[in-house]
Amino acid sequence: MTIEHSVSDVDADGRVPEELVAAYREYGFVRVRGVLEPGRIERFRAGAAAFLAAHRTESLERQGVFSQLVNVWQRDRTLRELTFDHRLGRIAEQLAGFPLRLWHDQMLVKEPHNNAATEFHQDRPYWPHAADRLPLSAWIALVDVPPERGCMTFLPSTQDRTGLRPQDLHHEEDLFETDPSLRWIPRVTVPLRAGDCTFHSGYTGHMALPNRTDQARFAHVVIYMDEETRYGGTSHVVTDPLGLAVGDRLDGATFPRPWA
Ligand code: AKG
Repeated sequence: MTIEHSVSDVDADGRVPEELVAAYREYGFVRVRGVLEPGRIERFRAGAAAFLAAHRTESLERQGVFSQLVNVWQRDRTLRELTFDHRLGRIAEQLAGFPLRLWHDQMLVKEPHNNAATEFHQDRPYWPHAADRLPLSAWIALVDVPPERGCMTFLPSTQDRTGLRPQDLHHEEDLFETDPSLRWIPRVTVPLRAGDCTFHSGYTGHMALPNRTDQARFAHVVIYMDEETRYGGTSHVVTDPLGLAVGDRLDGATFPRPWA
């Protein structure tokens, strides 16, 4: 068990094998084991737990699915170290195949026995982006996340389904009502050991199972966008305070690329 836990797909130069890149391009998601070295996992988990304890009431999600705290990198030095992790950013660029910026990060904590799924949805329809190539998220497990603690399930090869309206992650049927052809696609559930992560594209359909265990599910999500992304004009909690005009580049210190 101990040996299995220390498996890493990342080589000494911080790169993943080409077959994982090929899998990401084909299926729109991929698991990368051991992105965090064992010694750092507990520090990040403890940092996330402390941040959650101090900020739980600021969660954007209030229907019991998860505690959602956005842009924690701007407020917490330990979690900034995780969001700015150079290995993660470079793997994201290797998978994407083009330069990326940080769009935002978020802490997503499923409290013990939350008993609520994050229902199927795509991410990119929520975002005020324009002129961009395929964005992607790194979903990092800070604790072991078996299915019963709320790991992710993906709809493979759905990253080409652009143009759908935003879907409601509280309603089980919403994505399938939006695009009925997705309903019978085989679903892939990906349990993670602490320190592993999945990368998924902004259009890949996905959900996360409920947490039915006594332990909180700590996930830290780093969301990357095309370096060239422009502001598309719709409302979003990250861009609303910035006074942007449609067509402005999303760049500068708010959307950094510290791994470059
Ligand atoms: C995402 O990272 O895009 C998710 O939808 C995560 C959902 C979850 O962790 O419950």
